[in-house]
Amino acid sequence: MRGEATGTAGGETGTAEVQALFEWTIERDQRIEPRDWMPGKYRSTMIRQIAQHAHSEIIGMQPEGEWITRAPSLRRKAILLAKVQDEAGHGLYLYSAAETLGADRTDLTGKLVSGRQKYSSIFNYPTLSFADVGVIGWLVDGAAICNQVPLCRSSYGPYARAMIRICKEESFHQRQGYELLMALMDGTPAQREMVQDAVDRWWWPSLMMFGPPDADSTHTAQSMAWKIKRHTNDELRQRFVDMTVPQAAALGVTLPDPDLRWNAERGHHDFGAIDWSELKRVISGDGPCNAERIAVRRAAHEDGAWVREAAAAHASKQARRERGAMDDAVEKPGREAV
Ligand code: FAQ
Repeated sequence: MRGEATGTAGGETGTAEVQALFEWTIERDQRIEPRDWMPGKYRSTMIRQIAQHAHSEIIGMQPEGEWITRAPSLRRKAILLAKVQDEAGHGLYLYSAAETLGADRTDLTGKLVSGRQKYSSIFNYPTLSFADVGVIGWLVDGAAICNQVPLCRSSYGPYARAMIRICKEESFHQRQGYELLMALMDGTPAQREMVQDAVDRWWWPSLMMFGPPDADSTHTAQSMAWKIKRHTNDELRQRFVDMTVPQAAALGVTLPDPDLRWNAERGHHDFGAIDWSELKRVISGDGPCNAERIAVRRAAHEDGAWVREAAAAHASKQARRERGAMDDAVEKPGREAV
């Protein structure tokens, strides 16, 4: 039954039957799969979110990647290399998930490098010291986990399944960041200062990762109704703050917010006002590193053209060879009969 309402059959709006099947699938907390009918708006919302997420992972390789050659020990270099490689892997799973919706990967990359598609605001900030690597693991991966664990129950099957594997790796990333920070906090006063400075610079941008406040969020209501998102931006931001405050205390760092305090009545931490004009600026391309991040991505894409051409030539040679082998296999029984 599910497979019958394939893809775009029924058009953008769909027949009453396929619409009902879509609604029923969402209501029963089951997954929408690539061959199922889905509203055009659901498809475009999924492509937008998955593509932005994929772009974030790929652009997100840059801030930490800059420290691979400057890691303070062989052990730290090996850890960082593995983490940045994991991020490339996450980007690739996500581009594949977007392709199941009919998106074209080359087109998505084109939209990223021409500024027609977004990536997370957080990756437009510079990494000024090696402590930033630890703080990205702790805060940025920590925020990513908070946001992405609920996405393992997202209504679109390939995205939800990609997210399960990604979250396992993200939680490992968060622990490595925290372990690095613990080592630095156990070090010299200069190392402790380096950690505090990194926390001061990354705290507010990490809170912005969750997106605009619910009142200004364009997509939340519809995405919640379709169970693409399971929590609002503000709910997840609050969860992140509550989770992070005791971790900061255990580490011995101060979060740079004088208004941050436990509110017994709410059962949550209150926190200070976020500078939403900064998020708007960074999203619209005017953050500290936007131009540099896109220039690096564009150059990597252009420099990789020969690899894509070679891979395509190899694939078509391989396909020709396989076709030839199949033709031989078809012809042979006839020849043997003669
Ligand atoms: N940055 O209506 P909403 C990671 C845009 S991966 C830039 O609330 P929505 C791993 C939004 O797209 C981090 N743009 O939107 C890692 C929309 O613009 P549009 C990425 C943002 O989709 C760690 C407009 O504002 N994670 O960190 C941001 O319902 C370490 C209105 O916003 C994901 O992508 C922002 N922060 O909620 C890698 C997770 N916030 O398209 C390396 C999946 C909002 O209308 C190192 N995505 N916008 O022009 C999501 O959960 C959601 O898409 C949200 C935004 C929550 C990000």
